Amino acid sequence: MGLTIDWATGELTGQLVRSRVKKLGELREVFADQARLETMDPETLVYRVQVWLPEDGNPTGLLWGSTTIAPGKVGDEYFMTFGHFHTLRERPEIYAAIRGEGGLILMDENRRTWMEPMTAGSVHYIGAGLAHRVVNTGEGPLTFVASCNTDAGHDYESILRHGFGARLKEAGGRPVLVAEESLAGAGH
Ligand code: M6P
Ligand code: ZN
Repeated sequence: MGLTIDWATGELTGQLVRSRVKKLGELREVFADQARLETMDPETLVYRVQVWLPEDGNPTGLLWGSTTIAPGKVGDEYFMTFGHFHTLRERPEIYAAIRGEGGLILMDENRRTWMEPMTAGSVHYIGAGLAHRVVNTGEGPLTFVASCNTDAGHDYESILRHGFGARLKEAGGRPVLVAEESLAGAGH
Protein backbone atom coordinates (compact mmCIF):
# COMPACT_ATOMS: atom_id res chain seq x y z
CA MET A 1 0.00 0.00 0.00
CA GLY A 2 3.01 2.24 -0.48
CA LEU A 3 3.64 2.87 3.19
CA THR A 4 6.78 1.97 5.12
CA ILE A 5 8.05 2.55 8.63
CA ASP A 6 11.66 2.68 9.71
CA TRP A 7 11.44 0.81 13.03
CA ALA A 8 14.67 2.39 14.27
CA THR A 9 13.35 5.95 14.07
CA GLY A 10 9.59 5.62 13.50
CA GLU A 11 9.87 7.60 10.24
CA LEU A 12 6.91 6.92 7.92
CA THR A 13 7.36 7.11 4.16
CA GLY A 14 4.57 7.07 1.58
CA GLN A 15 2.52 9.32 -0.66
CA LEU A 16 -0.38 9.59 1.76
CA VAL A 17 1.76 10.43 4.80
CA ARG A 18 1.14 13.88 6.31
CA SER A 19 3.61 15.43 8.75
CA ARG A 20 3.26 18.29 11.21
CA VAL A 21 5.36 19.68 14.02
CA LYS A 22 4.47 21.25 17.37
CA LYS A 23 6.71 24.01 18.63
CA LEU A 24 6.97 25.29 22.17
CA GLY A 25 5.13 28.48 21.23
CA GLU A 26 2.02 26.43 20.31
CA LEU A 27 2.10 24.54 23.60
CA ARG A 28 2.18 27.41 26.10
CA GLU A 29 -1.07 26.41 27.78
CA VAL A 30 0.03 22.89 28.58
CA PHE A 31 3.07 23.69 30.73
CA ALA A 32 2.85 24.85 34.34
CA ASP A 33 5.93 27.09 34.61
CA GLN A 34 4.87 30.13 32.57
CA ALA A 35 7.76 32.27 33.84
CA ARG A 36 10.29 29.70 32.63
CA LEU A 37 8.44 29.35 29.31
CA GLU A 38 8.91 33.07 28.66
CA THR A 39 12.69 32.60 28.75
CA MET A 40 12.63 29.79 26.15
CA ASP A 41 12.65 30.00 22.33
CA PRO A 42 9.04 29.54 21.06
CA GLU A 43 10.50 27.97 17.89
CA THR A 44 11.87 25.00 19.86
CA LEU A 45 10.57 21.80 18.27
CA VAL A 46 8.79 19.72 20.92
CA TYR A 47 7.29 16.94 18.79
CA ARG A 48 6.58 15.80 15.25
CA VAL A 49 3.54 13.81 14.15
CA GLN A 50 3.22 11.76 10.97
CA VAL A 51 -0.13 10.27 10.01
CA TRP A 52 -1.14 7.91 7.22
CA LEU A 53 -4.85 7.85 6.38
CA PRO A 54 -6.42 5.16 4.18
CA GLU A 55 -8.29 6.29 1.09
CA ASP A 56 -10.96 3.58 1.13
CA GLY A 57 -13.80 5.88 2.15
CA ASN A 58 -14.52 3.72 5.19
CA PRO A 59 -15.73 6.11 7.94
CA THR A 60 -14.36 3.83 10.63
CA GLY A 61 -11.11 3.07 8.81
CA LEU A 62 -7.84 2.82 10.70
CA LEU A 63 -5.12 5.44 10.67
CA TRP A 64 -1.46 4.74 11.34
CA GLY A 65 0.63 7.39 13.05
CA SER A 66 4.11 7.96 14.38
CA THR A 67 5.08 10.64 16.89
CA THR A 68 8.54 11.67 18.07
CA ILE A 69 8.94 13.86 21.15
CA ALA A 70 12.26 15.65 21.65
CA PRO A 71 13.99 15.44 25.03
CA GLY A 72 13.63 18.57 27.11
CA LYS A 73 11.87 20.29 29.99
CA VAL A 74 10.10 23.51 30.84
CA GLY A 75 11.44 24.04 34.34
CA ASP A 76 10.99 20.64 36.00
CA GLU A 77 8.21 19.49 33.62
CA TYR A 78 9.17 17.21 30.73
CA PHE A 79 8.32 17.84 27.08
CA MET A 80 5.02 16.19 26.15
CA THR A 81 2.21 16.09 23.62
CA PHE A 82 -0.80 18.40 23.93
CA GLY A 83 -3.03 15.45 24.80
CA HIS A 84 -6.65 14.91 23.87
CA PHE A 85 -9.90 13.04 24.39
CA HIS A 86 -11.44 11.61 21.25
CA THR A 87 -14.41 13.62 20.00
CA LEU A 88 -16.21 10.28 19.66
CA ARG A 89 -15.58 9.17 23.25
CA GLU A 90 -16.24 5.50 22.44
CA ARG A 91 -13.23 5.28 20.11
CA PRO A 92 -10.18 3.53 21.63
CA GLU A 93 -6.57 3.74 20.42
CA ILE A 94 -3.35 1.75 20.61
CA TYR A 95 0.06 3.32 21.25
CA ALA A 96 3.32 1.35 21.10
CA ALA A 97 6.71 2.80 22.02
CA ILE A 98 9.61 2.05 19.71
CA ARG A 99 12.43 4.05 21.33
CA GLY A 100 13.08 6.24 24.33
CA GLU A 101 11.74 6.46 27.86
CA GLY A 102 8.62 8.16 29.12
CA GLY A 103 5.08 7.86 30.28
CA LEU A 104 1.58 7.67 28.90
CA ILE A 105 -0.71 9.84 31.03
CA LEU A 106 -4.31 8.67 31.01
CA MET A 107 -7.30 10.51 32.47
CA ASP A 108 -10.95 9.54 32.72
CA GLU A 109 -13.93 11.91 32.51
CA ASN A 110 -13.81 12.33 36.31
CA ARG A 111 -10.22 13.63 36.04
CA ARG A 112 -8.80 10.51 37.69
CA THR A 113 -5.27 10.46 36.22
CA TRP A 114 -2.59 7.76 36.12
CA MET A 115 0.52 6.83 34.18
CA GLU A 116 1.82 3.81 32.27
CA PRO A 117 5.62 3.72 31.81
CA MET A 118 6.69 3.75 28.15
CA THR A 119 9.86 2.13 26.89
CA ALA A 120 10.93 0.51 23.61
CA GLY A 121 8.43 -2.32 23.02
CA SER A 122 5.71 -1.31 25.48
CA VAL A 123 2.21 -1.51 24.00
CA HIS A 124 -0.64 0.55 25.45
CA TYR A 125 -4.36 0.11 24.94
CA ILE A 126 -6.18 3.42 25.48
CA GLY A 127 -9.74 2.49 26.35
CA ALA A 128 -12.86 4.41 25.35
CA GLY A 129 -13.36 7.76 27.06
CA LEU A 130 -9.77 8.24 28.25
CA ALA A 131 -7.73 11.37 27.55
CA HIS A 132 -4.14 10.54 26.59
CA ARG A 133 -0.82 12.41 26.54
CA VAL A 134 2.75 11.17 26.12
CA VAL A 135 5.68 12.57 28.10
CA ASN A 136 9.38 12.13 27.22
CA THR A 137 11.38 11.64 30.43
CA GLY A 138 14.54 10.39 28.70
CA GLU A 139 17.77 11.89 27.41
CA GLY A 140 16.98 11.12 23.75
CA PRO A 141 13.91 11.19 21.49
CA LEU A 142 10.83 9.15 22.44
CA THR A 143 8.96 7.64 19.48
CA PHE A 144 5.66 5.77 19.51
CA VAL A 145 3.31 4.48 16.85
CA ALA A 146 -0.45 4.91 17.10
CA SER A 147 -3.58 3.51 15.52
CA CYS A 148 -7.24 4.38 15.95
CA ASN A 149 -10.39 4.83 13.86
CA THR A 150 -10.15 7.68 11.37
CA ASP A 151 -13.39 9.23 12.68
CA ALA A 152 -12.24 9.39 16.33
CA GLY A 153 -11.47 13.12 16.21
CA HIS A 154 -9.39 15.21 18.62
CA ASP A 155 -11.05 17.08 21.48
CA TYR A 156 -8.34 19.49 22.64
CA GLU A 157 -10.80 21.94 24.17
CA SER A 158 -11.30 20.16 27.50
CA ILE A 159 -7.53 19.77 27.88
CA LEU A 160 -7.03 23.46 27.11
CA ARG A 161 -9.59 24.37 29.76
CA HIS A 162 -8.82 21.95 32.57
CA GLY A 163 -5.57 20.17 31.74
CA PHE A 164 -4.89 16.71 33.11
CA GLY A 165 -5.30 15.78 36.78
CA ALA A 166 -1.55 15.30 37.22
CA ARG A 167 1.80 16.34 35.71
CA LEU A 168 4.98 14.36 35.15
CA LYS A 169 7.84 16.33 36.69
CA GLU A 170 11.44 15.68 37.57
CA ALA A 171 12.01 15.48 41.30
CA GLY A 172 15.25 14.22 42.81
CA GLY A 173 16.50 13.22 39.35
CA ARG A 174 13.57 11.01 38.43
CA PRO A 175 10.06 11.40 36.98
CA VAL A 176 7.27 11.79 39.53
CA LEU A 177 3.55 12.10 38.78
CA VAL A 178 2.39 15.16 40.71
CA ALA A 179 -1.35 15.73 41.26
CA GLU A 180 -2.68 19.12 40.16
CA GLU A 181 -4.33 21.39 42.68
CA SER A 182 -8.11 21.13 42.76
CA LEU A 183 -9.84 22.97 39.94
CA ALA A 184 -11.22 25.61 42.31
CA GLY A 185 -7.79 26.11 43.87
CA ALA A 186 -6.12 26.41 40.46
CA GLY A 187 -8.51 29.19 39.45
CA HIS A 188 -9.91 27.49 36.35
C1 M6P B 1 -0.56 10.18 18.13
C2 M6P B 1 -2.02 10.11 17.74
C3 M6P B 1 -2.40 11.34 16.97
C4 M6P B 1 -2.03 12.60 17.76
C5 M6P B 1 -0.54 12.59 18.11
C6 M6P B 1 -0.08 13.78 18.94
O1 M6P B 1 0.22 10.04 16.98
O2 M6P B 1 -2.81 10.01 18.90
O3 M6P B 1 -3.79 11.32 16.70
O4 M6P B 1 -2.37 13.76 17.03
O5 M6P B 1 -0.25 11.40 18.82
O6 M6P B 1 -0.86 14.02 20.08
P1 M6P B 1 -1.74 15.34 20.23
O7 M6P B 1 -2.75 15.35 19.12
O8 M6P B 1 -2.36 15.22 21.58
O9 M6P B 1 -0.83 16.50 20.12
ZN1 ZN C 1 -5.99 9.78 20.37
